[in-house]
Amino acid sequence: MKFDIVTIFPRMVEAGLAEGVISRGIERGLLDVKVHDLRGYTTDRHRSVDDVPYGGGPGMVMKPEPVFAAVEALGAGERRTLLLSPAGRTLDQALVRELAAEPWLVVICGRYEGVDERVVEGLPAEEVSIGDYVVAGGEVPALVVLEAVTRLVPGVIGRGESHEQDSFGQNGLLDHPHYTRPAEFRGMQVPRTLLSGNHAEIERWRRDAALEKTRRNRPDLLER
Ligand code: 9D3
Repeated sequence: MKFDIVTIFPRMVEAGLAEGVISRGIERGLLDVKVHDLRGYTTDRHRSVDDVPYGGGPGMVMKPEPVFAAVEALGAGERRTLLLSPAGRTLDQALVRELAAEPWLVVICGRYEGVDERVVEGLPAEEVSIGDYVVAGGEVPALVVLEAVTRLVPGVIGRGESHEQDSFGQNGLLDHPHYTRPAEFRGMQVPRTLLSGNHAEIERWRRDAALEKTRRNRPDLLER
């Protein structure tokens, strides 16, 4: 699977490619990620990527020309193109699965107050948000999308590692609690069932514990 990521902070994105599942996917040849510096697509003397908003107001807006130039240089129109923006469709595991089925994604990292709306309508680009909180720009969100999608690329995650069995995978519940050795730590015991070796009983305990954790942490998941 291929990714082209367009940003004014290429080093910030590259730092996130060097570790973990993303780096493993690249090493194994399953993933090809190219990071493009938006300033390389400017044509003016000052290499401007932003300007003041029409209509006034605080902050700056990302200019459309360098974004169109960057995306068109990568093969316009043919690839699904995402614009990371707090005003986008919220990323969830269903969207992650949809994106993982694409052969090639272009990801534009927004900065400042936002990106000129003609990028959304003209490219076109789909706006995607990583959740209802504010970060400073689209670079960390791009890494979130990339890591979530990469996990689903066949061969990146080995057998024996958790995959689609995890939370949001199928049953709509959070994962059950996990324990490892020692069996007692600072007076806190691992639930006895997990030490019993009775696999039917362990399964039942995990189902109950997952339901209880979901009730406590994410009751909204049970209402659907
Ligand atoms: C008061 C208007 N603000 C929107 C909530 C302005 C604003 C804040 C932060 C505009 C852009 C940004 C930068 N954030 C992103 O580019 C961003 C983001 C986010 O802030 N939250 C969740 N997902 C994303 S994806 C890109």
